[in-house]
Amino acid sequence: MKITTIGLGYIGFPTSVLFAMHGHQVIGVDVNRRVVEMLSRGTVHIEEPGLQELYQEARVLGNFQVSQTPSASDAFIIAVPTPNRDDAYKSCDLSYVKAAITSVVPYLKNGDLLIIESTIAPRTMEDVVRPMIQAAGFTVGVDVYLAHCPERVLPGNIAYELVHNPRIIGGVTPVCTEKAKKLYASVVQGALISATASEAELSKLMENTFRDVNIALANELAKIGGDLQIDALKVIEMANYHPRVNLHAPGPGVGGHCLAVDPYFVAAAAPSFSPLIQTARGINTSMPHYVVSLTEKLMQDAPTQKIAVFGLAYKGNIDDTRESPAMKIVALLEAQGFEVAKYDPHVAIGCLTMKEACSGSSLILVLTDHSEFVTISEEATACMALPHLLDTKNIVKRMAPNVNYMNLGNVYHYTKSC
Ligand code: SAJ
Repeated sequence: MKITTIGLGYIGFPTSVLFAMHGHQVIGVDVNRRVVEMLSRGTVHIEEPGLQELYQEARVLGNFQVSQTPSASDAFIIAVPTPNRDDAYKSCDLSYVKAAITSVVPYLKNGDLLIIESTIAPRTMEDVVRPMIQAAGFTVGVDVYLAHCPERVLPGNIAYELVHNPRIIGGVTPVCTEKAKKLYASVVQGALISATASEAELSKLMENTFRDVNIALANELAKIGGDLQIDALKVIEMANYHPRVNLHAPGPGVGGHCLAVDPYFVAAAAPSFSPLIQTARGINTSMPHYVVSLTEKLMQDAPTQKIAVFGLAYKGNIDDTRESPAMKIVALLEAQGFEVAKYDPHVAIGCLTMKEACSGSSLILVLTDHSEFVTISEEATACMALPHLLDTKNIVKRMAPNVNYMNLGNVYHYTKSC
């Protein structure tokens, strides 16, 4: 089959490679000239294990072309970003999706399949995409087939998960579902689950909303524990001995391009019926401020105003800082006049070594659960002005005996007298 993919980012590019590896003729399209140039030279532009090798193989097979414009195909797959809009409920910004659809419409012909993989607000396929295709003169489900097939891969494991995860295939009509299923069956080994397009949209959004709401509960518990002087981390550990309870972990906030974005799409689509989702977002976005207020108390009588921040990425063992609560905390601390020394072994830009960051500082503030932080070297803490450590991710397990270790379960011991 000839497939045009629009958007060669974290999802669109590996997806394109996968289809090319399975014998399809793929034309990968991106509006970014730098991306197109790099890929044309054979260099992959995103950091993802194994992807460069797979791309090499797809190129050897002769199945992958890169371009800045679409061309006639049998299937079109759209995987462009859908950020939040700057409105009251941070609704879903469909401008890139609409532009992508507009760019492929001139190449559509009877029998073609148009798939949206981008995460979209509920009812987008029905209320936005279908009318655009109808307006171009096609009858949906008869001339052109439309489906929403959300991706669910985890960065760092994309190549495996694209093939093995179950996929929701949401057709605008049952025939659309069947056509899309046939395409994905040629590459996916996981189950292909039929749904309506609207069900597929909302199920993808609710997966991430489920996690966001549960993290908010854990974060609220951390604050309650601080107020009542009860170790919230111990409480979570105890509660999770119950076979049907799974309290999540509190932290400095929720980052990334999914959990911190998707719940707003649901809330904006049904604002009167989503108080829980909206409150959860509010709790999670309050966490950087909470961590800063704890830090201010801990630094009140400190000998220096230097803080070593450990971890800028939004979660452990990745280099991604998008929507990272750590970046927000750094900005807030700097605005308060603290000298912030950043250390993140996965994020190269603007970071120091561990020892440089610690030197002369009065607090290590751990904001990401990188595995490098399980052990904090004695050499690093020896050069601190005051060996205090606040571990908001509960990741540090080994350190010098003189380090005063605090986490979100016990920090109240040290802040209550301030
Ligand atoms: N976090 C906590 N406490 C927890 C778990 C996570 O504070 O108990 C924080 C993390 O530190 C991070 C944020 O939440 O800042 C999000 O991390 P994550 O690993 O839960 O989510 P993402 O955004 O990296 O990936 C999610 C995944 N979705 C689900 O697990 C339901 C992934 O499978 C999806 O592919 C991805 O979103 C997506 O594309 O939507």
